[in-house]
Amino acid sequence: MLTIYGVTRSRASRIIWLCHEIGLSYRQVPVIQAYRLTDPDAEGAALNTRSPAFLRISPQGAIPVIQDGDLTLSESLACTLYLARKYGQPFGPVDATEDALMLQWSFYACTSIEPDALTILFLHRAGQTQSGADQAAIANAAERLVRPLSVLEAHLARNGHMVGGRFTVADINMAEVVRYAQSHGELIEQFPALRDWLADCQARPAFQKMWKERLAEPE
Ligand SMILES: N[C@@H](CCC(=O)N[C@@H](CS)C(=O)NCC(=O)O)C(=O)O
Repeated sequence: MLTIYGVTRSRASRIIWLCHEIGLSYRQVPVIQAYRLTDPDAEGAALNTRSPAFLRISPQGAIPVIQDGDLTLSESLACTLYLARKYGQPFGPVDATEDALMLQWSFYACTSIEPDALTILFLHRAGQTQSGADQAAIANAAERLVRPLSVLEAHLARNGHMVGGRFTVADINMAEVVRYAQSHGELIEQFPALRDWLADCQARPAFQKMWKERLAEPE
């Protein structure tokens, strides 16, 4: 059986969402981010990204990691793409062209969008006052995101989905990255096709199931 290492409040959410779409069963080992623990090295600390037992599985010391048979795989987007290809029709690529486009959009998500979207996730709290430095960092991140989000807006307005005119793993990979910037309503509202596509993705029962599980975990 597939094993997923990582709490759902992490990039493991992408993999779990996909598993729910496919109906693929898995065992989840809730490895938590070390930075979320007061003393991750303490005896009896929860299994975390710095625990020697986890580092033996994944020397990168980051979640998520999956194990499927003899394969141990890190990098969340590599994990979703692998699972979609192996188990996930119609969510995976049907041919080399779709495969290439799914890779292209997944790389675009993690290189051109994720870093600035994460800045917004960590610093932007709707309705709360931020320090001047945080406000500047949020504004800079939002400004840098305008270009890649404009690219997505044009693509989604034309095609409806990331690849193949249907919901696929490429939508999951992109939607989970764009979600990090979602609290910045003013930014997202500039892109109506992107906003509506994200709402449709998040209305899917598989996303809702993952989200409920995520919210059930301690913050
Ligand atoms: N590019 C990696 C990033 C993995 C990553 O940074 N994971 C975070 C949690 S979402 C983590 O494990 N951080 C470990 C820590 O800070 O202790 C991926 O997509 O899987």
